[in-house]
Amino acid sequence: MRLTRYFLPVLKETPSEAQIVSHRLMLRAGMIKQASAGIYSWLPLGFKVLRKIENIVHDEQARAGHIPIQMPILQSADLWRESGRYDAFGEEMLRMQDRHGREMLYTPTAEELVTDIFRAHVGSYKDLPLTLYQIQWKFRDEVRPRFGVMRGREFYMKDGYNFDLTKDAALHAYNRHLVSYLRTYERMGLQAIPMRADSGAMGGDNTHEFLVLAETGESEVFYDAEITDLKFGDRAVDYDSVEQCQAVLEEFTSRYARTDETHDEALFAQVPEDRRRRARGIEVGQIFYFGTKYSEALGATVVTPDGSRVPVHMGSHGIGVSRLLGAIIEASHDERGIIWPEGVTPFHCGIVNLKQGDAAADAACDSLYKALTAKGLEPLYDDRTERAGAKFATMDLIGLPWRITVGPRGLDKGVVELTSRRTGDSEEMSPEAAVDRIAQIYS
Ligand code: 5CA
Repeated sequence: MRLTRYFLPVLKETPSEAQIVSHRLMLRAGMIKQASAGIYSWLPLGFKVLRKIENIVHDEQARAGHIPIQMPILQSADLWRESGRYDAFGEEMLRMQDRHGREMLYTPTAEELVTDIFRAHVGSYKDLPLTLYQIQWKFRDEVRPRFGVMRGREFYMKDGYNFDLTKDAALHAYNRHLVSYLRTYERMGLQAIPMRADSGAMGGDNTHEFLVLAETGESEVFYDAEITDLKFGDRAVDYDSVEQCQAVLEEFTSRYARTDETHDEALFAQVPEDRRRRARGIEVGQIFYFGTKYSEALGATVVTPDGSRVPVHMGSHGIGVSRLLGAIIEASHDERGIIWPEGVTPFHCGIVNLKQGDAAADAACDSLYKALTAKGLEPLYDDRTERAGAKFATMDLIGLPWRITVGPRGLDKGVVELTSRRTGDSEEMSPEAAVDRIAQIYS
């Protein structure tokens, strides 16, 4: 993409309404525009990152054997009356009437709707296990929407639902989700720590939240510092293997790590003092096992091998897809702007032309652009007639991990400069070598 043909409405001023750095940077980098309280339009740069995050989520869900569907945003109140949550959800649920006076609502989550799909189409243990998921807009009428996409009213969520014959099978689904979430967040360059939590409006007693440590996080957390040394890395876990998923669960959840809702001072005191940490975190996901709560209420049953009928065991599993943009920026920025992890960066690298209009510099940039594109990479070429300082400031603000700087002086020596956004380190090399290096980084 050439910057002169793109739509990147960066702001010079720091918006005064934004209290935390990720919100400020998303506004300044022209990623989002507030439409009304807690509701945002996604501008091209923000939308691109949202899509990258969404794709990683889809990819890892597929790897775990989960099946994508899409359910409607507007739902009838009837199902929610059946489950008893129509009243229980309270003022967070946005309610409305259609022209016939029928009560509707904007989905805050979808346990009821997916259970209705299940009961209509599945009747036998032979069709289990089954996990259906979607990535869809949700609405919760938060009392205090704040921090931009972090606590929105409208937000984008992956919500998945497992259906299993027995409690043990459903607990395997729970563990499988935990493993797949570890992989998912690491691919986005994040460390998200599973912590014992409270189940709130979803119900059930088995639940973990995934937290990204950050001073601006809304949750207070307590944990054993050893946990931050754990990396999932590129281990090959067989998602069908009960033992393998169980082993990962135990490794990642045996140390003390809890949100304030479930914090237990006496237990925490057993962690060696020098490893006890009290911090803040951003909740980027949550997994639940809630048994037969919804299947009993809505009559979602299957025939067992011995011919009897039982309600299925269920759980639900969420990832805050739009919140993740804020979480990633909180975890990865400096005073000049965002620093995207390679896994989610909107463009793979920037090309800065120091002397737009200089025939040699323009030709070198064009050929770099073509070579990168031919390798399946997406560069953002700053082809504006701006001074170098302004171009660098824009690149630093929008946070592309790599920048190739092209100028007449370097070209005389046959070199361009490759700079890492994270370390600031620069290296001179031929344009061909720069292309190869970037291709290798993303391979
Ligand atoms: N039905 C379950 C799992 S599918 C559920 O709704 N879980 S949840 O309430 O924990 O939401 C899942 C994730 O969505 C949260 O972990 C959080 O990352 C994100 N989320 C929740 N509320 C908001 C909000 N107001 N703004 C942005 N993201 C949110």
